[in-house]
Formats: sequence, C-alpha cells, structure tokens
Amino acid sequence: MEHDNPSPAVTSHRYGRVWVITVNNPPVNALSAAVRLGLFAAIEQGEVQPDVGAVLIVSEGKTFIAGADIREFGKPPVPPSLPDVCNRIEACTKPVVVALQGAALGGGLEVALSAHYRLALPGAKVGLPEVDLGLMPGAGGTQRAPRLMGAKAAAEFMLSGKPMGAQAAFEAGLVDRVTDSRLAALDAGLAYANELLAQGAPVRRVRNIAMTKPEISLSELSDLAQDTAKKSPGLYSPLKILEAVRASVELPFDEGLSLERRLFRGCIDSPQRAGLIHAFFAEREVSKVPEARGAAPRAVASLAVIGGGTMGAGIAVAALDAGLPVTMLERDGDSLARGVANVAKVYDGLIAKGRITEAHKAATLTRFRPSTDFADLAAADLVIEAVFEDLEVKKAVFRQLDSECKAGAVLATNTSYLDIDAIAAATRRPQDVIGLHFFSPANIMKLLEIVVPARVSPDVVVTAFELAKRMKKVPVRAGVCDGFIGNRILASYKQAVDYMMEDGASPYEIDSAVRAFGYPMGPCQVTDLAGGDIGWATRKRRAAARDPKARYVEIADRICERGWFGQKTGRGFYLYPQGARTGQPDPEVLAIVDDERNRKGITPRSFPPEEIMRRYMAAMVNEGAKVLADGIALRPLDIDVTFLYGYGFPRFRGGPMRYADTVGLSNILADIRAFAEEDPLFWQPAPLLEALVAEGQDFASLNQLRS
Ligand code: T1G
Repeated sequence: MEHDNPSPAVTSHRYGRVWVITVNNPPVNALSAAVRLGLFAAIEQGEVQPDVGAVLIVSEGKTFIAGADIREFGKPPVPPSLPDVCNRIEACTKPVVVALQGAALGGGLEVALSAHYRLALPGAKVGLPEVDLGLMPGAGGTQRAPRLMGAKAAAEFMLSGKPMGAQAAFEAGLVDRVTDSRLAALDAGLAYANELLAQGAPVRRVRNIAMTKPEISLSELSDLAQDTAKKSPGLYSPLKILEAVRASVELPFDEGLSLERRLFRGCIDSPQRAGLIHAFFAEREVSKVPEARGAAPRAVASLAVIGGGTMGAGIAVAALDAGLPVTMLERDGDSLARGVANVAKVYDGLIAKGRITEAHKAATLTRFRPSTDFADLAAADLVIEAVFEDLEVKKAVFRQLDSECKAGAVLATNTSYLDIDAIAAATRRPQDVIGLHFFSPANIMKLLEIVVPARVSPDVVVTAFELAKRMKKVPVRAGVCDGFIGNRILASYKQAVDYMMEDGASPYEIDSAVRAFGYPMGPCQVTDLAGGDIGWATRKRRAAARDPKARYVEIADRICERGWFGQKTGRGFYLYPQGARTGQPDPEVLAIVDDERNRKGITPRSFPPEEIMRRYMAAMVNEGAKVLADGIALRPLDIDVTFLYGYGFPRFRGGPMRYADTVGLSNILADIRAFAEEDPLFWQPAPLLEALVAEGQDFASLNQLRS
C-alpha cells in the first residue's frame, strides 16, 4: 500500500517489515527540492511505522540519483537542504539500506553514504564529480567518504571526479555488497534488507567511524595539495575539497560538516562554478537542432572512409571504436598501404600505452576492410571523404560516389573550409551531402562540426548527430562559410595576435598571457604543435581574396620560409632540441620579429598581459557575433562548445561568448571601439554586438532555439 508523501517525486510502500522509499524524478532522479522534501518526509514516516524494521531507498529508471539538481544552483536555496536530508537519513533509528542501480553521483552517492548499508547492482557506478562543476561534495561526502575509504583515496576520488564501478566501489569500502543477481534494485534491495533484519543488523552510522593514522593522512593530503596546485593552477574548488577532507581527519564529524558547508558556499559563489555549469548544459544543448524536430536518423550499419592520410585514418579508428564495420578506400595500392599502416599505428600506440591489448586490436580490425575499388562502397550506409583539400578533387570524388553508392547513402566531406554547397552540387543527390569536420587527431578530439549545406535533408543532419553520439563526439551544427565556426573565429583572433606581435608583444609574452588565462597552450605553441605550414598554406590560399587595405603581418611567413614549421621540424616559434615536446624561446625568432618591425618602421611598445587578453578575446567575441548574425552558429552556446572541445578554451570560463557575458558586452564593445581608432578596418564592431549592448541584452539571451 502506497503511503501519502508531500512530494510526487517520492513514494513509500511497506513490503513486509521493510519501508521502501522510491525516488522517481526523470530523467536522472536529480535531488530537486521536491525530491529532498519527499525523502525527508518518507524517512520520518518510516521511522514511526510500528511494524517496520528497516528502510530501503531505491529509485526508478536507469540512474539511482545523479546528484543535486544542477539547475537549482545560483538560485535561492529551498529547504530542506541536502545535508539536512542526509543527516536525517543517517539519524534514522532503523537500519537504512540503499540499492544502487546505474549512476549514484554527487549528492546521489552522499545519500547512499548517509544510509547504514549499501548494496550495488553489477551495473552501478558511484562518483563524486562535483569538481567538474566547480563545486565540491556539499552534503557530507567530504566527511563520510574518507571514513569509508581513507582520506587520501577519498580526496583522489573527489579530485578526479571520475566514477568507479560496483566492484571497485566494494573494494574501496564505499558499498557493502555487489549483488550477482539479475534482480531489479527493489527485489535485490528487499532481499538484502530482510537478510539484515534476520541477522538483527544494527543501525551503523558512517559519522561514527574513527579516522585512523591521522599523521600519515595529513602528510599525504599535503602532498596532494601541492600536486593539485601544480596540476590545476587557478582552479578554485579542488583546493577546497582538500581542505574539507583534511577536516575529516582533524575535526569531529559535525565540525567537519559545517566547514564543508562553508567551503561549499564559497564554491557556489565562485564564477568558475557558473562557467563550468554553463559548459555542462551547453554540451547537452548543442544536439538540440531544428532538424531534430520531426526527422529520424537513417540507419548506419556500415561506414566507408575515402583517404588514408592522418585525418582519414583517425576517422576510420573513431568509426571502428564506435563498433562499425569500416571500408577504407584509397586511389592505389601504395596509398592504401600507407592508410592501413596509419590505422595500425594508432592501435599500436594504444597498446604501447597499455590502453588496449593485441587481441583487442586484432578483434577491431576484423571490421576493417581496405580497398582501392569504388565499387566496394556500393553498400555503405555512410561515406566520409577525407582526401586532399582541393575543391575540384573533392567534386570529382563526389561525382564518383554519386554513381557508385546506393540510394539513401549519406555522403559526407571532412573538408575544414571548402564550399560544401559546391561539393553537393557536383552530385544528383545534394540532399544526401553533409559536412563532418573532424579535428586532428580525429579518434581523440571530441569536437565534430556538422556542417549543414543549403540543400541537405533534415534526416541526414539527424543521422550525422546520431553518428557523433555513437563516436562519443560532441557535435556542433555549423553553416557553410570559410572556416565554419571554429576556424573562421580562429583566423580573427590569430590576426589580432599577429598585430600585437608586430606592435611590440613577443610571441612568448602572448603565449604566457594566454596560458595565464587558463589555456593549456598559447597560440604560438599551438601553431608549432599543429605545424606552421598549415597556417601558411591557408594564408597563401586567402592572399588573392585579402583586402589590399587590410594590414598583413609577415612574421609567421618569414619563419615558415626558413622551413621552421614547429615541433615536426625541431623549431618554429620555439626551439625543440632533441625532439623535446616543450619549446624554448628562440632568439632568432625575436630577431625576425625585430626585422619585420624595422622593415615597417614600427616602434615596439609593451603589451601588459591584461591588454593582450582583452584584444585576444575582443577579436574572438566580435567574430563570434558575426558568425551568429550570419547564422553559421545557431546559438552563442554552440560557439562556446566549439571552443571548449576544439580549441582548448578554459572550461571554467564556460566558452568565449559566456566569458563575454561575464565581462559585460558593453566593455567588450568599448574595447573594440578603442582598438578601432588604430585599425578601423579590422576592428569593425559586429552589428549584433552593438544591438545587444543597445538593448542591454547579453549572449545568453540568444541561447534559446527560436521555434
Ligand atoms: N541536475 C539537473 N539536470 C541533470 C542532472 C543534474 N544533476 N544530471 C543530468 N541532468 C539532465 C541533463 O541536463 C539532460 O537534460 C538530462 O538530465 C539527461 O542527462 C550537493 C553539489 C547522470 C551520467 O555532476 O553526469 O550533487 O538535455 O544527457 O548521458 O554534493 O547526466 O535532456 O534537458 O547527461 O544518460 C553532481 C551530472 C551534481 C552528474 C546521465 N552530479 N549528470 O548521463 O544523460 S552536484 C553530476 C551526469 C552535487 C552535492 C553536489 C549525466 C548522467 P536534457 P544526460 P546521460
């Protein structure tokens, strides 16, 4: 019989002597105010039921509880708070059991840790991923987890944010048992609760577990704090996690709990939390595209890649790793042999790193079929062309695909800038042609720009998004223009970098300012990693179309003319002695920069890091606003996700458009207008930016898809 509960998201039933509390808040049973209220009430109800000997907490669906409701952060808190709910569960005078199916994350695991007995089903995974949101466990996790798994292990668990499986959670002491039955959570939980009742198992509160070897734990936590400060410079919540875990060793439980609360509030107030939560939701919103309204994906059971170069091989590996059979086509035997070797090289690298076994490689390659015969593509459901970046070459390939591939096959191009409408027009089926712009290395980089030409049919777009999901990529819908979203905006802020370099900032000062902003690398280091010759080829290609009145900086050309393309040639902007991966500043590069300034009669001036970043971001945001206005990006969050997953933008800032909102669009616009006094051609404010400022709006106001 179901018992009344003030919240529809939580129900209670009595099964014999067990009071079963069921959380049901789809899609992931987040601990919304309604769930917290319901849980609190249900525990209180169960405790006073005369014929009840134990309480069991379970949930509906594939996820136990995915934590606090992230959408509530930053809003006025609604009681009961989650710490209160957890403390109430722990205080229950009857044994409380939880049965975990699927994910028990953040507050979800904290609810489990406040129970007295924890059962995990084989597929369960437990984690404290709050650090990924700029937060820390705030409902007792920093005090209870160390008591079960030790201070160091608990701290590492929280700092990584990575979940662990049921067996690992058992070995870590986080759960008491992993059931081997195929029973559902309710039945397995009931069996366990009744077994405990039969044994007369007592209430067992984690808060009462004494922390052992405090001196060792404290020194281990100090070492971890040093590591963390080095590994995540500038990040706020990791050090707060360590401070709280330290308290679990040094302070009585309740004092540790209140310190956790204070530190948690500090994390809530930190701008990093807002940036990271924006990123969390943005990367889920990008898949919500207009084409998904009403179109269903085509079936993709087989895939073909044309071209076995670096990109073709990486794409083939990404498709193989997604479980697909893959045909790789090359124009001749030699090229094919190189393509096959490129694919094997990727797997051999993973074997060398101990990530996969020889057996795994062999099993995967049973789905790999090299070919030089276009006819072998006839049955492919989806073909991805990754040949040389030349429009006529690609059009010829698509004409052949048009005649060889079955009706309904999706024909995709991996071009990073060419006109996909022109490629589609080379076929009799432009509705089946789409752009799939992978980033190198394609089997690693998460970003996938899905480039939507004018005549593509919606189900082809949805098919591309479905493929991205299978490949565990983060897909962003982009329109057709030179460079789509990412490379078009990159070209703009790279230009601002070149101007600063010629006007007085050294390449190394620029890189250091960008790193201090939170990037893993500066733009000159990235050029050296990717290869300066790629940018050089782009500049040459664009030379004909370049506005003769536009300022053009030739420093990078001078470096490339010497064959200094970066890491692959041992020097670029930096020196890489003996194949070093970290470069050293190169005095000869500084000499080239000076020569170019002298040649143009430029007297260099100093650029404080703060100004370098204002110019860098102003160029990025301004072009971002133009990309939005041109409809190349659907929403500002699409640009954010593009730069978070494709260009190393610091995640805690949420992305360039989100960052602009935090700085204030009027400030960005003021900067652009100030910079325009020295170069009105480059620094033309985007009309959309001017309009938003005039209306007192921000980019966030454009993140809702218009119906
Ligand atoms: N709150 C609100 N919405 C959530 C949510 C959450 N915790 N988790 C997921 N969603 C939404 C998500 O936006 C999407 O919405 C839908 O659910 C499906 O999610 C006090 C402070 C559980 C592994 O960090 O990792 O507890 O797009 O697409 O791939 O200490 O969601 O459909 O509108 O991701 O199956 C800590 C976050 C919170 C876990 C499922 N918890 N979630 O993955 O589905 S902080 C987390 C996930 C906390 C306490 C602290 C994943 C998932 P929409 P999805 P999925």
